[in-house]
Amino acid sequence: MESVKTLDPEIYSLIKQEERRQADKIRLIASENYVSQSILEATGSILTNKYSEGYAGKRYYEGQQIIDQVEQLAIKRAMDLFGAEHVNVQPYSGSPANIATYLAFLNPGDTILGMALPHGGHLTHGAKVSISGRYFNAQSYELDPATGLINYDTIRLKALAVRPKIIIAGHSAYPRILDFQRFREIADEANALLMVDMAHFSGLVAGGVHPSPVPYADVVTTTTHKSLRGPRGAMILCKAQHAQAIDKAVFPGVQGGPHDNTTAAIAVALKEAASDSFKEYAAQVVKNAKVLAESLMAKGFTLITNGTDNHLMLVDLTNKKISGKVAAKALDKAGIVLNYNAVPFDKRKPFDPSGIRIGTPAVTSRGFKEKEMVQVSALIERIIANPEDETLLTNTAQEVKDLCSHFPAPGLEHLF
Ligand code: DSN
Repeated sequence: MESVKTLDPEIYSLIKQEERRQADKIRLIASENYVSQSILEATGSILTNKYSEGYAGKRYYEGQQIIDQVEQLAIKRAMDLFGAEHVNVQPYSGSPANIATYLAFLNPGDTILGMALPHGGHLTHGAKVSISGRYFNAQSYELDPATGLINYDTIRLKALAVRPKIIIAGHSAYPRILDFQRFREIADEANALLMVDMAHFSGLVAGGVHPSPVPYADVVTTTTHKSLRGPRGAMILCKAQHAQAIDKAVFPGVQGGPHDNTTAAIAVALKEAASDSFKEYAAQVVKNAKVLAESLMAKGFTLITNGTDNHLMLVDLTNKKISGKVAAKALDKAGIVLNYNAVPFDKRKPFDPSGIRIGTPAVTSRGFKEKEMVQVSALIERIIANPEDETLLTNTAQEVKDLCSHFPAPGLEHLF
């Protein structure tokens, strides 16, 4: 980065500080990861210079000889990896992908049915503060108060009562596997389209350790930068009959020119995700989550649904007499980075909720295995018991740094 260093030392210095932070911390934000050097290179390539509104063979600017090939390669790899009939790789990120899906099928005021935000759904699944909740009649389903699990009978009854045009399955904070067939049956009975937002678990699907929603859903959206471990971007996978509606909704409906450098990096990520080593990675993500969940429960932590089947867990800290926010801020000072999170039926406010969310995709990318997950659970227990002990926080941050120094993170190997 010699050029940035010379031209803009302030930004150079900030990038270097962030590199150091990512290298030295235990990153447990469930939606984050470390991309490979290859993906960094494609993202930073001169493809950023090109405008290519439209689709391969039907662009609004000339000079697309190379870009068309890049985009077609990304599409083919996504279709092969996920067995999809059609893929659009242009959405800038997950929210625009979801909004484009609504635009493809809905008129303002139409009804959608998604998981409530405090129960693990995403903002774009109909939260009132999001365009999805403001422009549509957004109805939501909640988790079962007794089990913390999705109750399909309740969703069915709600769907039959409100008759949504789209039912949304998928989540940002639900630690269990969804029954896509059941969702399909409910959608069919309610005469609704089924959209699955697999942003969180698409890497697990690609790695073969999570059922795929693709055979069941009309439309599947996903970001590319979470468990899939690609650049920041998104894709929409759909049945062939919806291809035209989806493509028109992405461009010109929601977006202008695609970010061709990102498209190339998505193609690289999809090549990586089709490899045997990625299958091992995805399996280890789930193993690590299970070990961390069991270790935390053995230490008296309350986990929503008593564990996890995927890459994340939701911890209700009520019995530890600490709020999620106080815990997350203390853990951050101690070198363990995660986010505070509402738990289902939370009695506290969203900006200072009762829980924390913990995910294993990033630490697994740097090589943490079961042994390290047990260590991580002990560190979390220590900090949550003493969140105001500044000496302990500082000493733990050093301990975390020492541990991390044995696990070179992808893309940051030069720091180790
Ligand atoms: N912000 C993402 C997450 O953390 O889950 C969802 O878009």
